[in-house]
Amino acid sequence: MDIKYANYIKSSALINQCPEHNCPEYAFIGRSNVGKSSLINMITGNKKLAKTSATPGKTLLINHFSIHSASSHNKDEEWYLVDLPGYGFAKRSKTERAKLEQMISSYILQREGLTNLFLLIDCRHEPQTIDLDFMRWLGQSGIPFSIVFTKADKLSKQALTKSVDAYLKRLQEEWEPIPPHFITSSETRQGRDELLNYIETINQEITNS
Ligand SMILES: Nc1nc2c(ncn2[C@@H]2O[C@H](COP(=O)(O)OP(=O)(O)OP(=O)(O)O)[C@@H](O)[C@H]2O)c(=O)[nH]1
Ligand SMILES: [Mg+2]
Repeated sequence: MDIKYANYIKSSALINQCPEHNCPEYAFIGRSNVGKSSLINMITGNKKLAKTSATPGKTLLINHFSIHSASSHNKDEEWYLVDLPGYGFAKRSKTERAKLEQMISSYILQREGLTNLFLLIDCRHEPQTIDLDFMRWLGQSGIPFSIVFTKADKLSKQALTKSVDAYLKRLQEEWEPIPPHFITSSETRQGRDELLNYIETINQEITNS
């Protein structure tokens, strides 16, 4: 699949402010600073599309980007990429955190077009309670999701395999089957083709259904 162009549409604080136009929607979620906005820029090939920052807590709204692509069958398609605020940023006030959590959960539970959620995990980290709890909540809520390990360029090949394998092993303790997973780097563009193929397959399933 080739991306023809990607446009910023809007930023919303509430679900009822999200774009009315419905097309398959793929959203990125995960802890603050895990690399959600960078991954959207990597996928679209536009470093300035989503705002990124070395300091956690950059993205504070629901950001919609419209993607126009040509599938391998040469069919034009439109879908959304959605950049969400991160969760679990300790330096935020309790009230602010609650507000963001409410924004994220109402988007995930109520947004009709939401087709798949990509849950991002820093490949260097051991499984953390906050992410495992979040996955459990997604499962209980019936939200389709996949796991994206980020920042693969930060580890040697060997260390990366070891870390990802350990993570998947932990997931096997409670998931059968475990969700699909991808290994990515926004620096080297690792995982881009795999993610785009996956999105294309889902888009086709929707078109054919
Ligand atoms: N080396 C490396 N750095 C990355 C990668 N992805 C993101 N970063 C860096 O990680 C930091 C956070 O990236 P963002 O994309 O802003 O993270 P985010 O998840 O959108 O963060 P919030 O919006 O604050 O929740 C930035 O300094 C990025 O340059 C990656 O694949 N490799
Ligand atoms: Mg962000």
